[in-house]
Amino acid sequence: QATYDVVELQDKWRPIWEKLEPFKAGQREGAEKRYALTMFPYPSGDLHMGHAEVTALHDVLARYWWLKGYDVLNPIGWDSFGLPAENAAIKRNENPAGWTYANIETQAESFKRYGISFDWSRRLHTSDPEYYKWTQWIFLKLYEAGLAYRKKSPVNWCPNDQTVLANEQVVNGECERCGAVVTKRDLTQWYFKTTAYAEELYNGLDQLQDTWIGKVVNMQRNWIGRSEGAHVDFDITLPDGGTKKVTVFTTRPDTLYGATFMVVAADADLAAEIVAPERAAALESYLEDVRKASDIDRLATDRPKTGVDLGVTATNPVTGEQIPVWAADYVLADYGTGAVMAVPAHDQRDLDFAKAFDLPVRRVVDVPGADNPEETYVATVGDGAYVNSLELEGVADKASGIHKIIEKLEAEGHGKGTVNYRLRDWLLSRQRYWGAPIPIVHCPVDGEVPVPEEQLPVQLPELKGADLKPKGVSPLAAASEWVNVTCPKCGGPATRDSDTMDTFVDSSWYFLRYLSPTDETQAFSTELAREWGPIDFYLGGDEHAVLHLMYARFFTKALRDIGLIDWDEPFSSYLSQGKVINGGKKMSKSLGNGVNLSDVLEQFGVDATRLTLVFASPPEDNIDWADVSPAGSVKFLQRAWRLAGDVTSEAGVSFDDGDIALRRTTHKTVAEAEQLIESYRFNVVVARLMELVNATRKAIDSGVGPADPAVREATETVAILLSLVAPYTAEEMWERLGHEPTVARVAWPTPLPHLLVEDSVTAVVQIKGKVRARLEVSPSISEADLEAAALADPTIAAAIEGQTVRKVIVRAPKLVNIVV
Ligand code: ANZ
Repeated sequence: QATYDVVELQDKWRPIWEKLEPFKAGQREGAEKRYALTMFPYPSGDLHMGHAEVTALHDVLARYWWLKGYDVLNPIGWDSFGLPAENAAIKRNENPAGWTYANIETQAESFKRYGISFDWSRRLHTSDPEYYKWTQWIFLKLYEAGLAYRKKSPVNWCPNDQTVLANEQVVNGECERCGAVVTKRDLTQWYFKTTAYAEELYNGLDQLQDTWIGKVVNMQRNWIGRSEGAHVDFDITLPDGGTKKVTVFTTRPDTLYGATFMVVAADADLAAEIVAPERAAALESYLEDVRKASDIDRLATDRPKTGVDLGVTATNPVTGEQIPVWAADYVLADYGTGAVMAVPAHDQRDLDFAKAFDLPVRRVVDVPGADNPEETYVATVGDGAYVNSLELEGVADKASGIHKIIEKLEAEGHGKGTVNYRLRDWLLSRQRYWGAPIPIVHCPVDGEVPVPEEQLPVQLPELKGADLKPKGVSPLAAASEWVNVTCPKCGGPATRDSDTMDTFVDSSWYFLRYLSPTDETQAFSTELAREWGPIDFYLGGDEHAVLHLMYARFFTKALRDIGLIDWDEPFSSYLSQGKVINGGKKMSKSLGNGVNLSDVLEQFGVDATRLTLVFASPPEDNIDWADVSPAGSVKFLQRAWRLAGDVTSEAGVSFDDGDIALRRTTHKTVAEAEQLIESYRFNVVVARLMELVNATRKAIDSGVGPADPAVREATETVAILLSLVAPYTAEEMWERLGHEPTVARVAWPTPLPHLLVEDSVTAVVQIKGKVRARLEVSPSISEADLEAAALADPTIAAAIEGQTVRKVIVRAPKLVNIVV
């Protein structure tokens, strides 16, 4: 009697699979293609429970697609540039490359043992020159298309990592990576013009509404932040007597009659441009304070209002009044136009400001039941009757008011209706070493000069022994041999751009590189992208719901417009998995509740670990390791495995004459599993599989017997379905059942329709003893249900209409007699 030995199975099958390479994409000519993608890992250490979870979940669908006959692409690679690697390397006083590639090897080995159906021939690492050459090439394409540019601006600065952060990397005013409070700095930086696609990025979400997990669609919507409103022009009377047109963005143009002053962002160029000479010093000193505050602080409603009177006035275009112009930090330089019309009666921040500096407040909307904000200093925002607003008076609601005032502004040339997006351009340059160098040369004569294509990649110098600790300037700037070059245009002395790209640039196109990872002639093939893309299923973490997914969508649209791909969206469907937690809490060092993946694998084996993670909950929910039972999973796998040893019929036997009840269970399980997998309810698939194993065991032990073909059919089905989550056990079962490897590439069983219908019997319905109808009903129907079904039958209902039913005699499930 053989025993179920997990480790033995792992050692036995892994080399066989590695030889067979069953998961190489492109093997099935003519077959429909499916692209399954899981977010590639950062190589920081060995794999952890999170990796184990996401890949186990993802593998269910990828393997299912192989069984269903598709040609499947399920690639793996490493997002191997970036801060985590660089910081870890600094801490250990090692070279980021050595550390990174050692981790990659460890993780690759772990993935292989973990039995994920990756196509290993497509492996890539974003820190390989063969890869980042093309990242640089794409950067230059975007540059040519006017989508990459440099500008000096106040940027988010992490004083701890000593680097610039994108807005997306600032969470509640803190650095996403290290938690340090983020401050502001003026730097010349590279940007991608994501805002050029704001509208399309926003509208494209409609099309993803049903196939992306809903919360992520909403997060993207909020991030892009669409606001409908108007641009309103104000003429500013300058100190020298001239005028300057200043446009504000407002979502409430209907409150224009209540605009009693104007506020411009203190750090916008405009403030310095229009300030009266005697106020310039005050503005300058105020600016020093402003630079220290984060955007979050600046927008906070409960923050004391500060500002400087700029000593000039603007003309309210509808009232003709001269209103004072102030500079303040609660208006952001890079949102809208960087200037607002302040309507203190109906905007709390404006009202707080008015109160602080004794500026006039004028109510223009009388909100029923609300006190007058002129007296209470509580701004009202609701609908109500317009007052002090000439032509708006009598207009019924806000929507009509907005519409009407926009019409007037447009007719008089003082403004127009517009849509504003909160999305900003993507700040992509980093003053760090471990990233793709920006392929630009700065020449005193020619300015910014792109590195010619034939000189790519601009390779990272090794910088042996250099101090990589962040100092606010890239360590590359000090590598004089590397930095000093000749200008590709004029041949004169020039310098390389010493910044490197945000790693999110690397990951914005990796799914395209997987299509031909060793192609030395191009970044990716347009033709292959057409064949394989867009990605049919993408699984990853919530933490990338805004950043990575937005950037990849932006790249896709930009590359489409450059003519390199023809899809609009990269990911047709997207799901984010829950987290593996422990004891109700996030795993953390400080809580000491971490679960070590390699220990779990050691103790329970790969299959039971994978099964536990898939079975624990719906993919999008968290898994609490304290609530699961990997030991139970081992027991279940053992039960399944034992079935294969008990089957006594020959492989290839016809299942036609098998026990009908067991056959029904088997076919029903397959049909249900199919639907469940396609709707990502992988945990329920495991539950059904457990039921099938139990039913098969019962059949063997209770008279049907191990020789019945239905037992073989059921056990083979168990092996095939089990291969989605527990590949080693499934493969072993398949062999014990007399088949060749690999079960991962057999055909998904076809459920037979006649085995899917429920048993039914014919019930006869009589009226006063005469047969008037026949009903197909379940053999176990209750008397009450049968009576109701009989009375609801149209023929019967018509026959007894207008008569009084005196008595109904029911003999379930066969007979109903109605006496009228
Ligand atoms: C006048 C007004 C009256 C406003 C009113 C609101 C209520 P969202 O919805 O977030 O787009 N605003 C415009 N640009 C700004 C900037 N750069 N910094 C800070 N605030 C700015 O908000 C748009 C509203 O925020 C605009 O509408 C403007 O105030 C303010 F009863 O204009 B409103």
